[in-house]
Amino acid sequence: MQVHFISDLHLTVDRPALTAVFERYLAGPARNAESLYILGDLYEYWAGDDDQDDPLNGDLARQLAALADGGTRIHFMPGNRDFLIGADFARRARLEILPEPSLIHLGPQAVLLCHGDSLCTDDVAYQAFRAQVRTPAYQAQFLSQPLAARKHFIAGVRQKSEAAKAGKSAEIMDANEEAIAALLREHGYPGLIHGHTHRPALHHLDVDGHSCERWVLADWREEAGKASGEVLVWADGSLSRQPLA
Ligand code: LP5
Ligand code: MN
Repeated sequence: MQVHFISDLHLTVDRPALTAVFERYLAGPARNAESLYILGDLYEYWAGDDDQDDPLNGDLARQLAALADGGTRIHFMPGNRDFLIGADFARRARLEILPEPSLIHLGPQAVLLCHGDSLCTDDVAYQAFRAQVRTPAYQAQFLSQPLAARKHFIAGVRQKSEAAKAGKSAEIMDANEEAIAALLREHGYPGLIHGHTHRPALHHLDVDGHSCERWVLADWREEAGKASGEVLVWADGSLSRQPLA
């Protein structure tokens, strides 16, 4: 029995080789998983489930649904770029949208899952932005606008975000150790799996005298036409990273 974890694929029509890596994964290794957890930023951005201009909306929903039909349970946790994925996409892709954070069990071990952006508490400007766009009222107002207006708005946010990031240090954009400790304390000292920071690592933490493992998932990337991804696999009682190409 395997359980798979992926995040930060940032899929877009502009990176077809990366989409192909994901499609090969869905048709291949993912079929060995009883459960697949997608921990956010599957897409580069998501303007709404009605964005049928985006071929990745329909194509990937069908391929995810085919995986689900084969017996793999698919869970999706929203990232900071695709938190507008909603019930319609979930129905078409046959996946379940998970609340953040979510506690699961891998054998006897409790493990907490989150995207990771909520842990970056030193990034005060981002947390203020996040608090605003994650309110149901804001999202309902946003989704009531025409698709073209939403895409225009998102393009502006992406530009502002890139400009803002250029002025932030790497430390500010990393997960805050106190925020991690507080989260693990609140949930009874489980393990932690998250993405977002694009700093894949295994951290061995001591939180109030409890040993906790924190796995940071790798982002998928396409550089000089070469695309690669990574899946964290739980099998035979332990976690390991498997490269995908
Ligand atoms: O994604 P990444 O890793 O590049 O950067 C993130 C933070 N940036 C974001 C923005 C997204 O990348 C782009 C938008 C995605 C589309 C979502 C749809 C939303 C539409 C609204 C729906 C209701 O998440 C970045 C972090 C970085 O992670 C590291 O953790 O630093 O945060 C920023 O750069 C934010 C800026 O500091 C402040 C906000 C600038 C945008 C202001 C827009 C004005 C509109 C106001 C609306 C509330
Ligand atoms: Mn992210």
